[in-house]
Amino acid sequence: MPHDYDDSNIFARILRGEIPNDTVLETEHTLAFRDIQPKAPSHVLVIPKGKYVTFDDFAENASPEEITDFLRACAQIAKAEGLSTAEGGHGFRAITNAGSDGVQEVPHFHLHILGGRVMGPMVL
Ligand code: DGP
Repeated sequence: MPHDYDDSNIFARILRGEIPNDTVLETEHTLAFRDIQPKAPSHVLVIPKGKYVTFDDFAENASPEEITDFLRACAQIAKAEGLSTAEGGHGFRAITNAGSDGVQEVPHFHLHILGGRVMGPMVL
């Protein structure tokens, strides 16, 4: 069953410039901005500009260019935030919530990049 995309979701509104955001990085296919309710000293949300609802929607339906652009943007952000272990940083956590069991609040695919503190075990 295809994913129904809701054009009124908050990230769609951010992409249309209707709501301000604290942009960290913008590329051809990707936008990254700071989470409004940060759970760590660095908490960046990375979203594709295309209309994908969940991680699996993105992975199945986005073009190779969009996927590469997205992943490279994530790596660039980790580096710029000083989190990349390749650059002497202490690492980070990257998570995505999908659907109701994943407790996804905003129905536009997004990856959370969290770092700047020890994240602790994955306690749910
Ligand atoms: P999730 O539960 O994975 O769907 O997380 C949605 C995240 O989006 C949550 O951490 C809060 C954040 N968020 C919600 N509304 C806004 C907003 O208007 N601006 C920004 N920057 N973040 C938002």
